[in-house]
Amino acid sequence: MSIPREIAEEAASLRKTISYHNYRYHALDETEITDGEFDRLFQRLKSLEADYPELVTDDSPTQRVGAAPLASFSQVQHELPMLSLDNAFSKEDLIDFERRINSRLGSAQTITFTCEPKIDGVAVSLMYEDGKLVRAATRGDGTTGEDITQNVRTIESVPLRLQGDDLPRRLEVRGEIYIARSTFERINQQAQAAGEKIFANPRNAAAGSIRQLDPRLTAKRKLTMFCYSVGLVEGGNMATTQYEILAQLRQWGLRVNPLVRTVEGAEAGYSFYEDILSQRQDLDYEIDGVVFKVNSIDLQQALGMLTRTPRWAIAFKFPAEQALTRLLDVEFQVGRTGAVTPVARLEPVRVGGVTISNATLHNMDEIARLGLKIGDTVLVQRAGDVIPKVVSVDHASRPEDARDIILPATCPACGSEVVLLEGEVIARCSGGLICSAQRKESIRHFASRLAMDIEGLGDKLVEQLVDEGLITSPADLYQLTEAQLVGLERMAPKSANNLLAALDKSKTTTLPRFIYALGIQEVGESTARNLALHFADIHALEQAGPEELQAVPDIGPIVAGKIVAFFHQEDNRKVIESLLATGISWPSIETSVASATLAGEVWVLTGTLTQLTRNEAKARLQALGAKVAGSVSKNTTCVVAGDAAGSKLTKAQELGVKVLSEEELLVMLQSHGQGNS
Ligand code: 5U1
Repeated sequence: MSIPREIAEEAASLRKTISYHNYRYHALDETEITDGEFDRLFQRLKSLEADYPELVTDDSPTQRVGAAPLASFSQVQHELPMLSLDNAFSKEDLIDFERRINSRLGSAQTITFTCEPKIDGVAVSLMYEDGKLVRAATRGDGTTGEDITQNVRTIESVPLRLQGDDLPRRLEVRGEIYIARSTFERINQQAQAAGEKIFANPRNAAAGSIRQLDPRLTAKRKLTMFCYSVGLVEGGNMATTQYEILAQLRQWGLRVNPLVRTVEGAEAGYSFYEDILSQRQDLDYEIDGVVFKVNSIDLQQALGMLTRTPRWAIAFKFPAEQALTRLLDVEFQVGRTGAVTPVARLEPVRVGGVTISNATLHNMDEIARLGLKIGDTVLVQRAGDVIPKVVSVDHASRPEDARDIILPATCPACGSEVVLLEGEVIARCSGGLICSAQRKESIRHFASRLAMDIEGLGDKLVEQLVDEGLITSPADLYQLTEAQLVGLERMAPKSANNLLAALDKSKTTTLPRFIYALGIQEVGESTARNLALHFADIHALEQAGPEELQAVPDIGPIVAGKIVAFFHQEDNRKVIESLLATGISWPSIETSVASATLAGEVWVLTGTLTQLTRNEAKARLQALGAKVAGSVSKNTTCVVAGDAAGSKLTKAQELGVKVLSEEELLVMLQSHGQGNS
């Protein structure tokens, strides 16, 4: 359909007008029309574009959201590295900075600095070509970032097209994306109401929002951006001072912080710093310092840079934000690996514009170090993106009824015994197989390749099975039915049957694998194998005391304590009995060791293996009875030489020790039933 000329002209004019008012609203904070008038212009453009889809351009203000969710972010190579900043923490550091500049320049001048609040957000790069936003990327490691173009397009303060007729052909703009404090509080209130995850601070919220694969979710978070410098500039001229460059960016439609000033020398710079520090609480965005940049671009170039930081800029960081409040209680949380962590419940207090009611206490040692009791007045601190913490206790104001903080004897999630071994800092729940907090992790581990090797039972499926209430322990896996599995989302009858077959197959296993699968803390594959060889029977292992356990190679008092605590837990023993009742079995250890073809042999692995990991190769050789050593000697039976094998291979050749390639190793393992299944 051909578009009437007046319609095309109206659409073009609307796009320009809307972009102009967008700029006034977001970049200048000075509106000329009401929200209602703006909406009417926007709706008119939308309706024209709906009637004539050929009118839609990708820099139209209506096209901010619309891209389909991505499967993953692609990587972007920055054409110029994105630098970080050196830090200053005192007035002396700032004065030193000016002194270093003069010494490098061989001058004794008062340096003009541009001073900018340092936004606590996420650094990004925007690439404009012929004025059009073509790509946005995260900083990443400074050299390679992630392509977040479709998410950045949803940010209304980022122009999709720059305005003006003096634009460079290619212009890279850098700045900080952030979430306003007011928006952050709203997002967290909504998340809390919906029972969703709460962000610890606005920076985390911004970082999480910009890395959403679905741009519609990013759009909901109402991110915004301040621009602070240019990277690549091609086919055009930039001003000759940092301050004027910022003015240029503002003129082209980009949002620049309104508090930016120039000062003459470090002393004046310090006054500016103090002034911004005093305004910090009143700003609707988080800042963590002030950035000082040599204003003259010529001087910047003369100063140059170190590996990752320019010599012409420094970030003067603010001290951490602190406040006094009262410790109301201490709760103990169990993590997915069983760690029992004390968390301080505080009388809510505003710290740096955010209300804090919880803080981490890390562990019982930290509580002892602080000399903390419930009821105490405490100093809490927020710094950067870390979880708030208790810094100190005001012992002088301790109330008479202050209470000691006591590590619970039993796990708050499952009631199993909580164990804090001598010499250890972290207390742990001993209910590995039955604790609801550890459930998903313990089942995932049970099914993993080096444990019961249940093919097709990945993390997602474990999550679904637990969330649907179909399993609460590894033993329940073997009671699953086809009907239950087919009832799950995205589970076809064929996949359900494959999983049931894999479960059935996993019942024929080895004792080392079974012990490893139990997920006893500190019991990895190698310890599991040593335990199996020593005890040869799961019930003998269950009954073993600490002394007997310490007779096993590589087991000291800590690991022995963990094993005893695990089997002491009656519920763990019940799960083991249920597992055995499903028919899980293994060849007896005497038989498997005696018949192992490599018993008595010493093998050495060297170089890079490409088809197996070192650990896998080692485990399979050990399963056949071989000892795997770290160095070559005349006692070595065989050396397996992977890619780029070095001195061990040379030594084997000198000693006349047999050498196998990785391929030959795989053939040998295969022929002894230890190949890839
Ligand atoms: N305001 C501001 N923040 N900030 C961060 N300016 C600024 N400059 C930076 C960084 C990392 O880097 C310069 C080297 C461009």
